[in-house]
Amino acid sequence: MWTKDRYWAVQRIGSVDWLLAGAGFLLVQLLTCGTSLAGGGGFWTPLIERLAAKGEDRAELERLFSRQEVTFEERIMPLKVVPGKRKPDYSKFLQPARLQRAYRFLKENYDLLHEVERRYGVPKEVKVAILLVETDFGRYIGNKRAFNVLASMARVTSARDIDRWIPPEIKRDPARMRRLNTRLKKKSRWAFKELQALLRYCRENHMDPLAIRGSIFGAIGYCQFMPSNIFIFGQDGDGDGRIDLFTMEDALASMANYLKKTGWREGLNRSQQERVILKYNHSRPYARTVIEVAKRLKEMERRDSSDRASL
Ligand SMILES: [Ca+2]
Repeated sequence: MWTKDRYWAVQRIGSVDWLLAGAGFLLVQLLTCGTSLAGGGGFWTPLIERLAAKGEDRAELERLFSRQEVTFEERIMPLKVVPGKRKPDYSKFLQPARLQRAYRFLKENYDLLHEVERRYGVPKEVKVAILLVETDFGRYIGNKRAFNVLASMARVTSARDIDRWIPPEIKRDPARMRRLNTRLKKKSRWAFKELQALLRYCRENHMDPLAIRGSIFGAIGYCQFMPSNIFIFGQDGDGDGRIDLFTMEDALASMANYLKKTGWREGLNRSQQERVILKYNHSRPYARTVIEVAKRLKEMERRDSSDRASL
C-alpha cells in the first residue's frame, strides 16, 4: 500500500519538523521496536487520562483501548520521508496510463463533478487531479487504522517514553535532548487534537473509530483530510445527513469546499492556483503536478470534442 510516496503528507503537517533535525535514527528505532514499547500493562493509561480530562467518557475509552484491534503503530513515520533518503516521484502522475485513468474517471463521474463545480466553483479537472495524486481514486486510502496511528503519535510525549531508542550522541547532548523533547511534545499535541477530532467525528456519525482506515499520518478518506479538517471544511455532498469521506460525493464536495474557502476563484492565473493548492498540501511539486494534470485533462477533453465535431 505504501509504495506510494507520502512526502507531501509530511509537508501538510508542517509541525512534523522533528523529522528534519536528525531524528532519523530515533525514528528507525521507533518504527522497528514500537510494539515492544506497548507490551507492558497500562501502556495507554496516560493517553486515556488526557482524553478523559478533555471530557471524553472514561468508561468508553477504557472499552475502546482494551479492544484487540488497538495496537501501537510501529510504522507511524515512513523512513522514506527522512531527508536525503527518497524524493517523491510526481512524474508518475503524468504517465499516459494514469492520465487515461484520470480522464476515464472524469467522464464516468461527469455529472457529479459538474454539479460540485457549479456549487463551489472548483474545476472538475482540478478535483480529479487531486484525487489522482492523493489516493488514485480511492485505491490508496491507507492500510492503517487512523485511530491507532493518531493514538500512537499522541502517546509518545517525551524522550523518557522512548529512552532506550535514543541514539547515544543525542543523549549526550543536552541541547539536542531539549530540542527532541520539544519536537516530541509538539507532535504529540498535534496528534492528540486530531485523535479528539476523530473520536468526535465517529461519535457524531455513529461510526466505530477502529473501523476508519487512514494514512500513516492519520489522514482519511478519498480526499485525505485530517480529522480536524472535517469540522472546518467537510460537506455532506450526497445529503444523507452525514459526512463520509469514503463516499465520492462527500469527498469531492469537501475537497472543493476546502479549496474555495482557502482562496480558489474563477480566473486565477497559474501561480495563484498554485498558491491555493499549496494550502491543501504544502508541497510545491505536489501543487505543480496537480495543476499540470488538470491542464492535460482539459487538453484531452478539447481533443475529444474536436474529434467528435469532425466526424
Ligand atoms: Ca453524506
